[in-house]
Amino acid sequence: MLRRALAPWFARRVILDPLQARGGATLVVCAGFVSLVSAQTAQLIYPTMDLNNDGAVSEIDVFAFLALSQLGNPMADLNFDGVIDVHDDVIAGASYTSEWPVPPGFTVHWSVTGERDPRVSPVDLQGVEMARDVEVIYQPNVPLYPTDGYHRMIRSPLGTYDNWAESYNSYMIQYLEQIRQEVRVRSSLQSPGRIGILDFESATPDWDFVGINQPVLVSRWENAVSQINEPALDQAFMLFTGFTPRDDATSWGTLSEPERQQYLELSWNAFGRDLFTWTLEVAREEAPAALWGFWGFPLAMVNVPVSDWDRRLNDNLSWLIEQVDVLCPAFYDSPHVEEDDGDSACPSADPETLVNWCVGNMAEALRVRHAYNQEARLLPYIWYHYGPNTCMGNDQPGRMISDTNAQVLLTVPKFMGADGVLLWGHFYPTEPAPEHASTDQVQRFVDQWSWLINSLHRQRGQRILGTSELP
Ligand SMILES: [Ca+2]
Ligand SMILES: [Ca+2]
Repeated sequence: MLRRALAPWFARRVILDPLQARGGATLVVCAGFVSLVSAQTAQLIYPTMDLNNDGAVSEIDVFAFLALSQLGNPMADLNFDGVIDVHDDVIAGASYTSEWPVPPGFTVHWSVTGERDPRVSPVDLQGVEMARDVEVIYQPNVPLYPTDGYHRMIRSPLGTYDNWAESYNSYMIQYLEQIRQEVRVRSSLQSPGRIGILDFESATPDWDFVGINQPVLVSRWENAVSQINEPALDQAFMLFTGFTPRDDATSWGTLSEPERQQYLELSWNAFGRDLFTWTLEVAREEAPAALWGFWGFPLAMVNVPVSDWDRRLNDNLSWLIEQVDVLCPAFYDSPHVEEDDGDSACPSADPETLVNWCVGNMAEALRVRHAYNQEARLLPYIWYHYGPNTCMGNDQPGRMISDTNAQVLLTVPKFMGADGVLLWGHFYPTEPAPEHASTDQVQRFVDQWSWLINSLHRQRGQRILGTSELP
């Protein structure tokens, strides 16, 4: 049970007494409630106020909220700040009549990871409505994946680029065979509806993104492309990449700097597109009944609302979004909220910032799905511990996400229209790093949040969240 602030208790009594006197005068009570709270506030509209899970905040939700808040039920803590008080009343009132794209169903998936992975066995998910139906193929599972750059795909064994086309063909044959074998050994992917995730986090097939995040790959590519186009521009390479030089250009050295940049971008993206498209095609050949996606696509952004500048990165990848069955942006870098302010080493955000981040990135994911692939399932990745960019460090071993982060990351995606979430995390001691979680910690996380996970795992419009028994 949550601590309850005193002031709103009296406010609620004022609301509830007329309710009891008037019996079914629903709308009158709602109007009174809304005017009461709207006098105090700005527009704080939260998806969490859709308590009966039907996509609209109606009087049913208002009554549910009043009842839940009187009980001190955590579902009435609409803004996840650990206390049910007037701020939640304000949000409840402001959210009245708002509408949310709640999906027909919602599933939480254990993605830590497949049946053959020893990490799955120690954690008991019995009684938790979490599907173990995900297989992840990681970069290290496919040693030929060009983690260090696409130059590797077109380089001869001697380290030259003279026969780049021959080198590329040879590379792709061997690389795709590794993909094929990795899919084959994951036999569960033969069952319809299983989820196959290709987790290739290096060498993203977009020049803009790589330029921002992996500049060393940019310089390697420039070295390769310049060699291929000296002493003369390579006609076959230009044809493959779609680059058209100006009439009097004869070699890399005769191209202007903007022309070189255009050539580098076009060529990187052409090889990236070919690589990822073939990867998906071969994976589908081997496991046609599975649902396939690439980890982290579409991209989640650091800043919200997502800017046009950042949106272009996802638009650049529209060709990839169009091909997958599952969209799984990674919500790992969400702001983190410390309930007790106990650790000054970690900058702590307030719950509103965290909710806004989640809402903003869900809005971007929905935009991408609407624009490029309306059939795709939207399953953001969340994790149970903080990552390197959200204050994980050797001085904080096994630092699990806060209660606020857990509630927001599990809840907000659903009410913003996700079809589910994928839960992932590092494990200690299988991956022996001090900051990784132990089996006991992960078990405690699952046990602590099973009531919330089970309440999410429902069909749209079913009973009010949070009225079931709580721990
Ligand atoms: Ca509702
Ligand atoms: Ca609250």
